[in-house]
Amino acid sequence: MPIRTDLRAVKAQLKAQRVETASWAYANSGTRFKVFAQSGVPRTPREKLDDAAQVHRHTGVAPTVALHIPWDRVDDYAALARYAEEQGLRIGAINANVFQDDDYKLGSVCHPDAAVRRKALDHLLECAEIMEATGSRDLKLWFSDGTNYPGQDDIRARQDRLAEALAAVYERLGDGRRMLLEYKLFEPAFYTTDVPDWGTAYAHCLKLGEKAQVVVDTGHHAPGTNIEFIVAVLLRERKLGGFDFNSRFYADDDLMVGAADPFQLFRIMYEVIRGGGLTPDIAFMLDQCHNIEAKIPAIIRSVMNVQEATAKALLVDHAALEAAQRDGDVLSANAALMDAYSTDVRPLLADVREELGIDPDPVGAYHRSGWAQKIVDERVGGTQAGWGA
Ligand code: PSV
Ligand code: MN
Repeated sequence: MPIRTDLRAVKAQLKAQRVETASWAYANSGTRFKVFAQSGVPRTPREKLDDAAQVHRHTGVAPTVALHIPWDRVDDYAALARYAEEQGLRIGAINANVFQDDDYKLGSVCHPDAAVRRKALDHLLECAEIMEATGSRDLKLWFSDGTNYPGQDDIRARQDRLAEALAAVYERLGDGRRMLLEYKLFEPAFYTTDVPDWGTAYAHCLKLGEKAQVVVDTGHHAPGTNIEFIVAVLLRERKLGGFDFNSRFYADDDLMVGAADPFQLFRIMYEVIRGGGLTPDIAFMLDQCHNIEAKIPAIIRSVMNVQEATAKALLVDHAALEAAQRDGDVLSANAALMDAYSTDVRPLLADVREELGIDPDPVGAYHRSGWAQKIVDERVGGTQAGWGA
């Protein structure tokens, strides 16, 4: 089967694609067993932005950085946004954190106690204000809420509490702002989770209105779940707001996207393109933890993995694929996808980078830049950033 040959158009789309990096991915992280500190890790939100600027410098496509509050709490958010701008960056999604206070043991916005629900809602509203101060478009909401034991709380009442909180936040969203609701099958709750799947997220977003969109974290599904099908359906319903990209072998492993299953990432990107989703309306964010590998080159690698999957998906010859599908020619249809997937797109992406005026080898360029040594030498003392607030 042929692949697309109008490479100029393919390259234009690759140059226009943007990938958002996450502030917390530059910080120390680990598992519940151990956080391994790395030397040179940022100590402040500004230092996280400095590192993100290196990723953007070497990839040319990562100009926004997601914040997590309170991990990135500062006194003056407008000043932080100005600092980002000085580094050639913008503030991306504001991620709310209502999962790390002792008060949230039984939940946040779904907690049985109204006082805890109020506290959680106040945090979400504070995040909506931070969006205004930083110019961020997206408020990303993930709730660790759920229960561990049958009978622990009323499943239906918790949905009512969730709906009430979401509506209150939705009302506060400024013009051009959006609310992205993230689902996750389980963890930390092990019996019920209040937003466990895309159907629940979709139902809430549908009721709320256009500004509420579902975000698909690729690590948040049961093994074997067909994520590209979810992507196709949400795009068709105009309810896909973005991705938290990462990869997994077992559960929410938060490994580099495209590391565990590059074919799945290709299939997802194919459905994104098929559904008209390769636009700024869909946020392509990374939500990963680099527990054992050097963080900045791992994030560069992740951006490149997204680009490679996108390039392969763009190379699918739609006309040939549609013809094969119409004819019921199963093997040719499958070959149309597989031939694109099997194409080595690295030379194409090297061309794209040269046309963008950057080094065709982003990881090599980063290593040659001396940044890794510079941050080890300069970031001495202070407290390294991590998951703690
Ligand atoms: C939850 O597992 C999650 O995917 C959410 O996006 C959180 O905000 C993030 O991870 C924290 O790392
Ligand atoms: Mn996530």
